[in-house]
Formats: sequence, C-alpha cells, structure tokens
Amino acid sequence: MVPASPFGLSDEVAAAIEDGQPLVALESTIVTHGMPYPQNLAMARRVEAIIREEGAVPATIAVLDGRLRVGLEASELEGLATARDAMKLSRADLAYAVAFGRTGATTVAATMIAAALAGIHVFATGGIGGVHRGAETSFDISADLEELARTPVLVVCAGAKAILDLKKTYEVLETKGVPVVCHGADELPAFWSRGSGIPAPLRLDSPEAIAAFQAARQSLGIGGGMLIANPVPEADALPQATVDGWIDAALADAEARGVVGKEVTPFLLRRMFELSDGRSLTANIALVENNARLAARIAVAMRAGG
Ligand code: PSU
Ligand code: MN
Repeated sequence: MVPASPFGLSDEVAAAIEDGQPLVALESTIVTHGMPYPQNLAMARRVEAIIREEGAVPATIAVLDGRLRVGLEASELEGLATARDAMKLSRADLAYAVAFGRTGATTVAATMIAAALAGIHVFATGGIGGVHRGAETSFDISADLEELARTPVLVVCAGAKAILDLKKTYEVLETKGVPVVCHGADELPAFWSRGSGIPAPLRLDSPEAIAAFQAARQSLGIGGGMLIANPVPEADALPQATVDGWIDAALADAEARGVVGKEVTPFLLRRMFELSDGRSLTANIALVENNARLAARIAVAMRAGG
C-alpha cells in the first residue's frame, strides 16, 4: 500500500525550510553504488559537515521502506551505506520503490525530482550520468540529462564522469537548453582530471555570479536545471592520460562481461577503483567535497539575493 504521504522531511530539513535557511540536496546512489564501504559512509558524513560549515543545511535523499526521505538521520545514512540490496532509482523507477515499500538510492535524476518537490534549488554530487561511449549503437544515455532539461535544480558536479563520451554528453545538454557553467576555468573538467579538451560554454567565477545567472533565468521564465562544472582540486586531480588507460581497460572488461543497463556505471566505477589501486576513489571523494562546498556557497548566495 502507498502510504498517505509518500514524502518525508527530516526534522532538521523541515525546520530549515520553515526558517528560509539555505539548503543543499545530496544524492545517495554515490553512497550505495558509487563507492565501497566504509569510505562511502565517511564521504557522506564529511560532505554533510562541509555544507553545515558553509552555513547551509544538507538534505541527503533516498527512499527508505517506500518513503521518499529528504534529510536522513545518522543511523539511516549508516544503514544505507551498508545496505546490500538498495535499488538504484531514477525517474523511471522512483515511484516503484514508493509503491512497493522498497529501499533505494536516488541518482542525480531522482534526487532532482525530490529536491524540487521539497523546494530545494541546489544539489551537489560527484559526476552526472550522460551519453555512454558507443551510445550510437547501445543507445545508453543517462536519464540525468533529460532531468536537467526539465527540473529546476542547479546541479554542482565535477563534469560528467570521464567513462562517458563527454563531447556527446555536452552536445545533448546544449540541444536540451541546459546551461553548462564552468566554475573558475575555461575548459570543462573531466571528473578525475581538471581538463577535457572541451571549452566551457559559459564560465563564472563566484557563487554570487552563479546565483545571479539562475535568478535571471527564472525572471525570463526559462525552466529546467543548470549544470555547474567545478574542476577537481589540483592537489587531488589525476593526470588525464593515466585515467584514459584505466578507462579503456574498464570499458573492455564491461564489454567482455556483457554488462548493460543501470549496472554499467557502478561496474565501471568499481573497475576504475581496482585498476587505479584506489586512486580514483581518493580523487572522487575530494571532488565531491569540493562540490559540496561550492553548492553550499551558491545556496547561501541565492538566499542573500532574495
Ligand atoms: N557521481 C559519482 N558517483 C556515482 C554517481 C555520480 O561520483 O556513482 C551516480 C549518480 O547517481 C548518477 C549515476 O546519476 O551515477 C548515473 O548512472 P547512469 O549512468 O546509470 O544514469
Ligand atoms: Mn544508462
């Protein structure tokens, strides 16, 4: 049975919304499917702490026993980080988990839907999904791109994940009218690396400027989301050529094992972790933390701007 309200805010998030405090949404697929335990839990806690340090309130989103939760208690976050059977939920199956009492982690797409429902306008993650390499035959394109086109949430990431076809990913975003703003650089980042060789369509250098851009979009009645690409900090970045070698090997393994559908991204991230001796994970954690900080500053700037 579907509960009377399938939607539940934590006390902290409810109070923050009531008081008009800045909020930052966080996804949970990165916790359940994107990183191994216990690093996933440490990352999730640290990211929440960074957002608080910056004067905003974190709202980690997931479906727990059929309830779409916005803001998790510490014990719930820990339960999710150790869960073995959590679903990976996107727009297509978010409501399935709610209808049938399931527990699942939200991807970028599903987190945007929940954030918008709760009135949260800013969301931090690692890297969005996008157009997979070979999509011209597999048709594997993440639902994250369509969600950015339709749901008015600003997503801070370190670029689309470099396992993807980045050029095609940014072409699709342009077609769909999603602004791609690079923070503090002229070249789009490639998740674990700072450069992709792709020029940034737009560049802005401060949270205030990003908030002003979003306010102008709203005043023009332009719907949909916006992507902020924030390069991984220099100290934690991995050289692009090294990463490319691991990606080629990981993609070949996925192909050999016939990995398809929503398993592709978690499989590739796991293989990257193994092939890089954990270096991909260290960079991934650093970039998520960096994105959380920027997202919190944007949320604060949006609040200050009215
Ligand atoms: N960022 C990370 N690690 C992840 C993800 C993002 O650093 O695991 C997740 C996000 O939830 C994103 C998903 O929405 O990967 C993309 O999956 P797919 O390609 O199947 O749409
Ligand atoms: Mn896919």
